Amino acid sequence: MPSSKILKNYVAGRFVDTENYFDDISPIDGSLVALVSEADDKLVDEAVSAAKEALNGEWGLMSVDARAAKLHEVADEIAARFDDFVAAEIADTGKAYAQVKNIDIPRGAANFRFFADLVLEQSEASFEMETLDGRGATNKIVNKPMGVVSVISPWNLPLLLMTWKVAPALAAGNAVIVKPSEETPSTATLLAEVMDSVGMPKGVFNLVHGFGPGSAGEFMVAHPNVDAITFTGESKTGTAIMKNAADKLKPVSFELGGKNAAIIFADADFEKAVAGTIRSAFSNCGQVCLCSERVYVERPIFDKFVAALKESAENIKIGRPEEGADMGPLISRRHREKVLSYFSLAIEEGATLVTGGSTPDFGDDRDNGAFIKPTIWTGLNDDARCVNEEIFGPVCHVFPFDQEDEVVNRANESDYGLAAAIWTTDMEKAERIARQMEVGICWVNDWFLRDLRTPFGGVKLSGIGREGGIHSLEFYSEPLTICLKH
Ligand code: NAD
Ligand code: 6OD
Repeated sequence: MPSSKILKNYVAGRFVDTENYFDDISPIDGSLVALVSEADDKLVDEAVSAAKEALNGEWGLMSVDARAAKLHEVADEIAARFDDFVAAEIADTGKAYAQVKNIDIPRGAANFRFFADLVLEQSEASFEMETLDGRGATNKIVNKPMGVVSVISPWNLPLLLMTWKVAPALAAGNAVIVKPSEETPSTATLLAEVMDSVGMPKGVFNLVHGFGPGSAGEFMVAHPNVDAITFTGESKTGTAIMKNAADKLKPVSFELGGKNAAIIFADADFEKAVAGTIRSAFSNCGQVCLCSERVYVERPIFDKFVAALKESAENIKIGRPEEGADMGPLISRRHREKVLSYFSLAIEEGATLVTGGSTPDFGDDRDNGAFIKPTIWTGLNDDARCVNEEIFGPVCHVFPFDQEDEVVNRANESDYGLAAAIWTTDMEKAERIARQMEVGICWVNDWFLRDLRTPFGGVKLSGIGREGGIHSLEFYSEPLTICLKH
């Protein structure tokens, strides 16, 4: 038995250890955060059986009010353990304090409150119809849970994106098997502790740790008794999951990658557009699926905009969260290798490096971490790989443009279609362009502003379906029509 901190699986209301462990490594300095117990296929199978039993037992019989009350207890307990969650998220990701305290953890709790309240507002529709015998019939539409839902989440906003799925799935009455990213297992383990302490019936929330192919991720997709799969991550992982789910035609909800455009018109509020673009390119070290990696600037302000972006990017303080840094590291050394390979490729493809393009040199143990400099390029052609492939780091390429139609076409010329940001003071133009964007969400004069009731998701390689508000509840529910003949 190893002596380090161990993160266990949580199955059928028990914390379970296995024989295999993998390392949870801090991207700040390469130190060991914890050893993580990897679930094997037997444990995933136990989790699925426990979930089925929960659906056939206390959880399946619980009233919507009682279910919603339980989810509020979960939110309250996350709030009560706020500092533990903050510390755990920071240990795994190294992200800035402000991001974790203001977004990741509060949104994790808010997701439970929001979907608990929303499910209480759901009503069952009923239609009266005429029949030949004149006595009529009543058609009732009843929302049933899907059943056992596999929840597979990524490392960039670990608690937020996991609870964005777990909360509506539970609100709709399902039982879940959750697998956080192997890079960020800590807050999911804390959430299991929360579920345990609020007395969530056993088997409703099951947590398994592990990887994708040949590990827990694949097992929980392929398991014949899993009824639906909800996944956030890379587009190519979505393809693998879809193939694996195809034999049983399991419903999938996919939030996938992006190569998002920001469009800045000469009439934009210059300072706000610069600050907004810095945020949309470099937040969370560029590791938000919504980040702008392609920035299009109207030619009259192009040089001034690039110069201002460079100055602001160079003022971003990189370092440890406890030092008040604005930007932490990438998630891992492995991911940094990938991002750095794009830095080299951009130069090969003919980019002009405006700033960044390398790793910082701290002269202390942070050099064992995964830090990288915010990077800006200009000068690439529209067909360069660096402006078509998702990099998922603190990097953007800035293009000049001349015409409205031209920029709309170029922004839409992408295999991805997740998000866009438009900066202009002409609101008519903004709406005209926004309506043409081939994306799931388009911001005007802002970025990453979210009302949880609105649909969220992408088109093309960026996803299948929508999450958010009623759209989430629809995915996690199976409508049943009951026709009652009078
Ligand atoms: P990833 O696809 O590598 O991994 C995501 C999860 O899938 C992890 O838990 C991983 O273990 C699991 N997984 C990997 N292969 C699997 C398989 N074959 N079967 C089952 N599970 C498998 O993604 P990541 O690197 O963790 O996250 C970054 C990516 O996520 C980026 O592409 C980003 O754009 C995307 N993302 C999208 C959104 C969105 O809402 N559209 C949000 C966040 C992140
Ligand atoms: O705001 C959200 O609910 C959401 N799903 C954000 C996704 C961010 C991607 O990295």
